[in-house]
Amino acid sequence: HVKSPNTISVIGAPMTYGQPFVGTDSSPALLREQGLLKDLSTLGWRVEDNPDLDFNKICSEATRNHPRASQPNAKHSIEVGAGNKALAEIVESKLKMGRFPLILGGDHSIGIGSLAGVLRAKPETGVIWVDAHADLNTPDMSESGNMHGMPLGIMMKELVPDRRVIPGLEWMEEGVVPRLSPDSLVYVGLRDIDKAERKCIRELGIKTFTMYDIDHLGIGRVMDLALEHLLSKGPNRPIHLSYDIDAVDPLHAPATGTAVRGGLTWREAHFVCEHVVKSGALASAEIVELNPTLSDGQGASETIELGYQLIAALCGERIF
Ligand code: Z70
Ligand code: MN
Ligand code: MN
Ligand code: MN
Repeated sequence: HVKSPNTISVIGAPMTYGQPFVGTDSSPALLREQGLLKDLSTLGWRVEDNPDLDFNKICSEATRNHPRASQPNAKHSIEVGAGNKALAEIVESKLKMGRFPLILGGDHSIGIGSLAGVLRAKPETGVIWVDAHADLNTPDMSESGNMHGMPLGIMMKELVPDRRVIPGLEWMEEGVVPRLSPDSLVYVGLRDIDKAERKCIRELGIKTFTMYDIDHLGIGRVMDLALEHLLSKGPNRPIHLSYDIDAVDPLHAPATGTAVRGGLTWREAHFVCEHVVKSGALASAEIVELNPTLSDGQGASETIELGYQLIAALCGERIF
């Protein structure tokens, strides 16, 4: 008999308010222009596309109507908060319909909404965070005030005990929007960690594979250990993969806001996706921080091309 394909739900989240540059908002459209929807159906998915979240409208309305103002230690938190509230709602509803949400950023502050939605639908989810950065800051800790450096900090009770004190995050009420437990997170690819983040990673005991560990153990062993850490607590546990393109070496991904040398090779970057898929546990994913305006034309198209190939890999494309 013919098995009907699983449904992937493509969600464009063109957020820019979590960091200082415009341009990250163009990548959902650019990825679709490359033929993403058609290729996903070739890979065996039933494809559902959604209109990009209209952050211009959502975020400007929120700012106009909000009784408080964003603060310099959490820049544009009202816009970031309102946009992520909308993202959380669609991610939660698609998961509850049995679909695989594929979230196209946007900057990494969309991790707030993705995780809120994922954890509301499936609270037992484990998270693999592929990034040059730890994104574990809080408004009190951050040296930049940029909220793309804070999504994990905001999701952890240990770091932000009451999220509603941050203007725009009033919807993140305790008990209504779940928390991410530090032992439900694994980092892969880190190489640019702030001093305060380092202290928190240690104190919270977060499983961390930096570029040093990848050099030492190889990406194969690192991904085995990463999956083992999450799946030993429940073999049927869903996994959310959050992929910041700046995890990849700037040689292949120059078009991003904070390029850091010494990143994943082309093959290591792909292997991460291929191996998580192979576990059978991948339930949702996002790719973020592609910014075609921050490089020359060739760098921009190479970065989009890489992002595209990584999405294909995490949607099941294999070498053999
Ligand atoms: C720094 C901060 C960051 C991405 C930069 C950088 C965070 N830790 N994240 N680029 N994607 O500002 O919090
Ligand atoms: Mn990031
Ligand atoms: Mn990053
Ligand atoms: Mn050794």
